[in-house]
Amino acid sequence: MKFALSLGGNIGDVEKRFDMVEKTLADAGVTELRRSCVYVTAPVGCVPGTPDFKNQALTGECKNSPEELFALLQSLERLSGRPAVHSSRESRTLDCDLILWGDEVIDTPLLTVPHPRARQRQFVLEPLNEIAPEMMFPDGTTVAQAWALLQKDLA
Ligand code: PH2
Ligand code: MG
Ligand code: MG
Repeated sequence: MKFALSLGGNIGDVEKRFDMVEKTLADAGVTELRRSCVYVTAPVGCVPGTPDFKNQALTGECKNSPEELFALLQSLERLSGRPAVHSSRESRTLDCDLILWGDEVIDTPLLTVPHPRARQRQFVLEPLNEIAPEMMFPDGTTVAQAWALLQKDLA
């Protein structure tokens, strides 16, 4: 299945960790890997004074289950030094969010795909639109359309 990730972080050498994510996914058998540019973005929903984030979108083709991919992403977050329990308002070494798994809906206690806040977040849609404007949300909206709608809301 084709999937899309949003990578983020704002502590230490974030871009080195993004490279590590791509390499680990390639070693795990993920093919057709693509990454957007790195975007420097203002923190959203964090405490005042939080440093800027770096964000990047990554797409690939995965033969394993979304749960297996998710488990690998979680292990990479831990390896980067991120604590297991973590508020979404805190700075982080590495965040790997599964945004899209094809155009499927996944709703289990472990995993919610599409990522519930993806369509409200410039730091997710702008990088993803750069590499996969044609990918679709389950309701048939493309990434390009979702990004155009968000830009209208932000204007
Ligand atoms: N991630 C968050 C909260 N706020 N802001 C930006 N700019 N980039 C992020 O990746 C980000 C955020 C929680 O995961
Ligand atoms: Mg996140
Ligand atoms: Mg996350």
